[in-house]
Amino acid sequence: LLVFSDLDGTLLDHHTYSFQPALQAFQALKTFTIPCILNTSKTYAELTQLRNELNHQDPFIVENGAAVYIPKHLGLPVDASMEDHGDYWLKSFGPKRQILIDLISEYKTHYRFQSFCDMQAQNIVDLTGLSEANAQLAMQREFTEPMVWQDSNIALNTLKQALEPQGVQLQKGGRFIHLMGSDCDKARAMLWLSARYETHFQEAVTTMALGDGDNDVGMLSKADIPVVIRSPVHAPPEVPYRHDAWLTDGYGPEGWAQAIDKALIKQGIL
Ligand code: 2M8
Ligand code: MG
Ligand code: MG
Repeated sequence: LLVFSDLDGTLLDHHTYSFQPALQAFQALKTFTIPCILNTSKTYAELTQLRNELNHQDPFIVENGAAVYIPKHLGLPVDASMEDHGDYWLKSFGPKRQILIDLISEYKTHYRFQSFCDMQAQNIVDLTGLSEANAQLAMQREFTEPMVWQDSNIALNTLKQALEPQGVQLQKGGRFIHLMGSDCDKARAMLWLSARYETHFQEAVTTMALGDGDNDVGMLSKADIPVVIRSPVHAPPEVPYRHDAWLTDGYGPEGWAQAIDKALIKQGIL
C-alpha cells in the first residue's frame, strides 16, 4: 500500500493548519512501514519544515505535482531524467516559475489579478492565515505561481484558453488559482512515483489517495482507493466514474484518520 495525501484541508485543518487529529493514524502508517507521500500545492521549503515536525522520511510531491523529491537513502531506481538535489533525487514535470511569471506579465493589462510575485509576505498572511515565517516558505516557489483572481469567470476561461497552446494551465486550489505547466498534475506525479516503487519492489502496489479539493480529483480518480476528505468550507468534489470513492464523515485531519483506520482494517493490516 502506498498512501498519497493532500495537505491543506486534508492532513492539515483548513483553518488552523493543524495535523494533530491525524497524528495517531499517521504514526500507524509509519509503524507498518507504509509510505505516506505528501502530494500538495505547497513548496519544497514548506515541506522541509513540515517533514521535520512530522519526522517524515518518505518521498514527497510539491507544487501541485510539478516535482517529486525522493530521499536518496531509499534506494528507489534512478533514471537520467532525475536531477541530483542534495539528499534527494528530483524529478520535475514543468517549466520553472520565472518562465510562468514572464508569460503572465503580458496579460496584466488585460485581466485583473494579483500573483505571489506582486505580494509581500504580509499579503499572503492576510489571505491564508499562515504565520509570517510560513508565508515566507510559501513564497519560495520553483514551478508554480499562485494568483488571486479579481476578474470574472468568463475572463478566467478566456485566459485559460490563451495559455493552453503555450503549455501552461490554471488549476484551482483552496484559495488561489495556480499557474503551472500543462504536464504538472498530482495524478501524473503519483503514477510516476508508484511505478518507481513497483520497479523497486518487483510487484504491483495498491494506491490510496486522500484529498478535499478540485485539484485532487485527478489523483483521486487514478487511485485504487480514492478518499474524498470532507471540507468545512466547500462541497465535496465529484470524482467522475468513481462511485466507489469514500467520503469521510469527519472534516480535514479527523476524516483523514478515519479513512486510514478503515483502509488498514480492509487491507487486513490492523
Ligand atoms: C497555496 O495553496 C493552497 C492549496 O490548496 C491554495 O491554493 O489555497 C500555496 O501558496 C501554498 O504554498 C500555501 O501553503 C497555501 C496556504 O493556504 O496556499
Ligand atoms: Mg486541499
Ligand atoms: Mg493542496
